[in-house]
Amino acid sequence: MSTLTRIIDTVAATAPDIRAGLTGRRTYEAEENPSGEAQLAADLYADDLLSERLLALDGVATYASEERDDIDGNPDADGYHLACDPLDGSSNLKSNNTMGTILGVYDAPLPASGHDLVAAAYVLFGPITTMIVAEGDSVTEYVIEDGDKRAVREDITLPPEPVTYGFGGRVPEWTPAFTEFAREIEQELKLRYGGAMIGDVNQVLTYGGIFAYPGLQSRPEGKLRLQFEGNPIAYIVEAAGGRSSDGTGSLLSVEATGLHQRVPVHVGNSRLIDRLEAALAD
Ligand code: AHM
Ligand code: MG
Repeated sequence: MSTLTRIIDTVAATAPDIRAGLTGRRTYEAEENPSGEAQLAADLYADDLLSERLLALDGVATYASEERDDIDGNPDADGYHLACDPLDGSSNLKSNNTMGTILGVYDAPLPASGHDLVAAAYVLFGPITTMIVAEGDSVTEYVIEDGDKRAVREDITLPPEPVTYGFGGRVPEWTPAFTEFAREIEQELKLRYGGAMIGDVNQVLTYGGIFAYPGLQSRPEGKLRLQFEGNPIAYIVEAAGGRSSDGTGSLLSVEATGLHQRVPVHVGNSRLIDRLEAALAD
């Protein structure tokens, strides 16, 4: 069995344990994560489970996550370098809404370019637990039951006629150019915004459309992190025939300057991302 398969299977096998551990872990911890955000007991629980199990695999050199300052493992060892958002959208736990787990598998020490990704995946904790895996050009959806994954949709591509959009950040914080673009999109598509990127991106992958967490006036770099969120999602959406952008070009081409660096994220049908880039360039 390939290392990549063992990594993906380990994440799938861990998903039910993460899910089972959520109930009693809805309280906030005293510490903040490296991005200065409040951490839930569930964030740390998921992070510990994933790091322990993934670092135990042969062929995994390092594990880094949104929830820890430093990289664990051996950056000089042969093997893959994993970047993880253990519970994306974890503030949704309080209101019992969708969350996810994101994984990027890089073939270079972190922080790395999106072009160093060899696979990316996310688990979606919705009414059922599903997992999207992209490897090369192929994107597959699995259902996870009892820790095993079963393919339910193969060779996923974005539906050509977009249906949904979801844009993060408060509207008064958007730039004038992004606001103008959003006003056009509102006339054309249906709003689906749930506060967890994974849930919103899965709408786009299922129905076609666009998700963005743009650069804000007070925070031009946006909210989402390149290594753990931007790159893996860009890899998946591009493998499904869509596009990603930081506002000017593919997220995969953004220079990696720090482990916890943030980046504006826009992903979706190519035509929509082309239009977004044209709007932001005006
Ligand atoms: P998290 O990884 O710390 O949970 O934060 C990332 C999440 C994304 O899933 C989502 O798109 C965004 O934050 C939502 O932010 P907001 O609550 O400001 O709309
Ligand atoms: Mg996140």
